Amino acid sequence: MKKIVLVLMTALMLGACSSHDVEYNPTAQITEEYNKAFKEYVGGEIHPDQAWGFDQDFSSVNKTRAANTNGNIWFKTWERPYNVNLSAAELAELKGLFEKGVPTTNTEIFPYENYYVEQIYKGESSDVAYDKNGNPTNTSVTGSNQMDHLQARDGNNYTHINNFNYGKNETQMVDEGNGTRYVGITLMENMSLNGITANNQFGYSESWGTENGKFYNNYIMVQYKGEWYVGFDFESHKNVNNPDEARDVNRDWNFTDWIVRVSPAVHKHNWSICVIGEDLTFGIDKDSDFDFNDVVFDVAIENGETWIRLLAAGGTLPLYIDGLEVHQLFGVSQTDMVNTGRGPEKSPVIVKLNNSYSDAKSIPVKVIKNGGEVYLEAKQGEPASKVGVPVGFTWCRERVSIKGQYPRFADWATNNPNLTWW
Ligand SMILES: [Ca+2]
Ligand SMILES: [Ca+2]
Ligand SMILES: [Ca+2]
Repeated sequence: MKKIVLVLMTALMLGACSSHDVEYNPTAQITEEYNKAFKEYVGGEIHPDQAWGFDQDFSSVNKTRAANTNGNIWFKTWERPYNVNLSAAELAELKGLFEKGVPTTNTEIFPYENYYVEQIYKGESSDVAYDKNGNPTNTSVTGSNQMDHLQARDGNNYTHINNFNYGKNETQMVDEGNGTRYVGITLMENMSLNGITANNQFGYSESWGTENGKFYNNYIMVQYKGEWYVGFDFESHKNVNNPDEARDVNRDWNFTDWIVRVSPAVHKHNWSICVIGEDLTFGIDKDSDFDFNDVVFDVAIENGETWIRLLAAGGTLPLYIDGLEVHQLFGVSQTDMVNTGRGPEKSPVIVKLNNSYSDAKSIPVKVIKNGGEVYLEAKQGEPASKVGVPVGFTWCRERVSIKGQYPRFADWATNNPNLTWW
């Protein structure tokens, strides 16, 4: 009799518990299913001492990612710049954003004291010059040929953005550390933001006219695929009295006479660990679902600040690192998998997190799945959905099983937590 009661009570408790899970906690369900699949994947229970790399000091094995020795002094202080290399179609799309055709006021300030400026496009169109009476003359002016100095405001002064002259910057620099060639990039350092407004941060001097100090702001900023661009509209005036002489090249409000990209220059960070994560999706082919590339980022914790360098986003679920959605950081749509071979290739994105963390494992990585929020975990002795690896780790391409690419992974997980598996 006693036994029956006990059995009944146990059944009731179990029933209550599981119905609670199903009804109120889809997150727990997802985690439970993931953990089961993970254990099957690695072939057994997780070793109780397994801490998933987050207890390791990788400083002796970390490889410098695209940053080793530098011939140019920039790269000793700053994260490397990169050229965006727009396709012809992308450039056409970008130009379209600058072709306003009607009076337009810039609304953006580029809020950085240190930034790179990259040559994108030298305008090709010409504008007719008008005489004193406002009649068109036979003279037409290709604005970009006359925009001889690009300038950026530094507090109360303007500074020439070196090498940007006559609508272009054709300088090339080769990074002696990794051989990367930088085309048309200049670093603006320690630019004071005091007194900067949305209409005075950038400008150009021109060489055709004589009026207005030959200096015009005439720019707008637009964002395109996660990058900021500045486009300039040519304008020039001469002080002449002959009524038939060419005098005024007026604005057409198309800001395509010169287009540059501006991007923040970020102080070099001491990346200490790389985090690779699984977004808890597994289906028909369980092995290849464990590619651990759904999010890949380096971490630097310095002076009470937490910085990440986002390297890959090989999933299509919304995935947040400390509240920042990874596809948005890359400037792509959520359905794009980035830098894993099945979608766009993008440059790494370096950002400071809004919150500070004492270690990489504490940085919350959250995925939205089946309407629930699930955090990636690396609890000791339990299945992990995020793992710490050395900086420079080669993450898996899309749907490449991590234990296929790294055959010691499963042994490390289940038997030998001290194994160097990567
Ligand atoms: Ca124009
Ligand atoms: Ca995956
Ligand atoms: Ca993936």
